[in-house]
Amino acid sequence: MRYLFNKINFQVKAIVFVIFITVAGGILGSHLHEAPKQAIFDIQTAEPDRTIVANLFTIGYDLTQLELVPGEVIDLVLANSAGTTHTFSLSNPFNDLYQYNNSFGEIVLRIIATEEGVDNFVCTIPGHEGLHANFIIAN
Ligand SMILES: [Cu+2]
Repeated sequence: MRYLFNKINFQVKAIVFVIFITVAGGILGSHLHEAPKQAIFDIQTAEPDRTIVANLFTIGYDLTQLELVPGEVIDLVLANSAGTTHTFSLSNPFNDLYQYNNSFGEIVLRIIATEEGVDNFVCTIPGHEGLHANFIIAN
């Protein structure tokens, strides 16, 4: 019985200790490490610099005419996409894509490309591999 009590007592002490470290660490941590001053960039609420309408559903459409400046935020409206389901993703993980539907139900791809070169987006739904487009990022 005494052994059991000691065991429980030890567990309580251990839990109190962990809570103490967590709280103390949180308080000290927030004082020792200055939070970054610049706001974290949020692609979902970003204002696009340009809005471009493109019809990806016509065969042979090429977006190589589309040139993005590094850091520019563009909204690419996919014409005739209302009512269709697609999930687009970029090949370059350093560039960022946020997909949403505008008030007309059209798919809009908000892209912010930071890496110079060529990137492309493709629909990741099986069987939709044909729905892709390349674009250029250049200064
Ligand atoms: Cu698709």
